[in-house]
Amino acid sequence: MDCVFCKIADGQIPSDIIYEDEKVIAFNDQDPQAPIHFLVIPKKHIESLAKLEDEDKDLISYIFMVIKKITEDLNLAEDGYRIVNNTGVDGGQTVKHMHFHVLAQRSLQWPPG
Ligand code: D5M
Repeated sequence: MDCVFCKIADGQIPSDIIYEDEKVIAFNDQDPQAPIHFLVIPKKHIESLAKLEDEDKDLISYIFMVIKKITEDLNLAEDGYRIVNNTGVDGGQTVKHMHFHVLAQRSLQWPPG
């Protein structure tokens, strides 16, 4: 499968990995939109949130616990951070492997563009 994030997950493409375990990998975004901007992805290929199956519900909660752990390790909890998931064309998704952006260390505005 020609998926850039699958290739990062299996080590075919180098990335700036900040966390990895058997189910999840997190790496810095190549086009950061904040001083801290990393992506958290499941190693399993899931095209988008819209393609989640019932069997993935434990994986989704696990991803959020990993985000909590990484943000605690980086001392981001006090000032806060934003988790973004872009789904589909109108959501602005460009890489078709579900991922969660985590952005921090600047005051983020609302609404997004
Ligand atoms: O966001 C996809 C994000 O993925 C975008 O912020 C760039 C990032 N990206 C794409 N390829 C790479 C590699 N190889 N390393 C690190 N970051 C990458 P989306 O929500 O789909 O618009």
